[in-house]
Amino acid sequence: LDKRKEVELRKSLIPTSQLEQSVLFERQTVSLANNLRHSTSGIIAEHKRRSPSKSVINNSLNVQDVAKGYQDAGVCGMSVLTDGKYFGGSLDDLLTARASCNLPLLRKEFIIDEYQMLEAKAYGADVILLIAAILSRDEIKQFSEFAKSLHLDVLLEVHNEEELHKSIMPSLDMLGVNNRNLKTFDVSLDTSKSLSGLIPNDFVKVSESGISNIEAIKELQPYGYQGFLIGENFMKTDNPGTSATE
Ligand code: IGP
Repeated sequence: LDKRKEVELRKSLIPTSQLEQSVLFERQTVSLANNLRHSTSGIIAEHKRRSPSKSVINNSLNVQDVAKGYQDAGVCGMSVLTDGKYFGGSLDDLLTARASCNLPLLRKEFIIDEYQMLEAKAYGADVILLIAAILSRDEIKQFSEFAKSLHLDVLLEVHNEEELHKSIMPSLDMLGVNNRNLKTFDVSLDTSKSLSGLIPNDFVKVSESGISNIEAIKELQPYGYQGFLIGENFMKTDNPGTSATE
């Protein structure tokens, strides 16, 4: 409900037509799904200042340095939290990341309205996240088809079998399994392992959250995962780019 109010407020300040006229709206997007298909590491590195589960992760870094560091490390893509209330992010962070690197950028946000995808595009994103836990099948269909019409890749996030079954449709590019239970904040890689077999092979499989070392990646690769979304493990260090290289 908070998110609804927030979106309505921004809509009233910046009309759709203005977003569509922005320079970045014309930019040719880069496909994260394609990058992941052809990568050996598959790392999607996240910019995340704080989170509801860990409170402050890192408040002293600037987005520009983080984006450059991730690019130099050779990651496949970057995720930028734009939610302010829970994660301390903003659309400005996305814009700064866009100006600082050429990586495909994921707008990490609770998307509940088509307007947020126009924003994603206008602020330089290449990919949007849709979270099955907060959307109906009809919304997932409507939003993912709209994203595709804007040439944005779609990463659909699930946490259990029910969410997965509800969500499978051709307008998705990547299926992300969140290892973190958003209600209890418990993290277990077993979530990715047990759901992997239920994800059709035409989708790029991404494992999200709680990945803290290379062993975890090696453990998940045999289950067909090609993408690994990592936030805290990089962001808690003084130099996230260097951490991503190691
Ligand atoms: C990153 P971690 O444990 O490496 O910091 O997790 C990412 O998966 C996590 O930030 C995330 C998230 C989300 C945040 C996954 N799904 C949905 C906000 C909303």
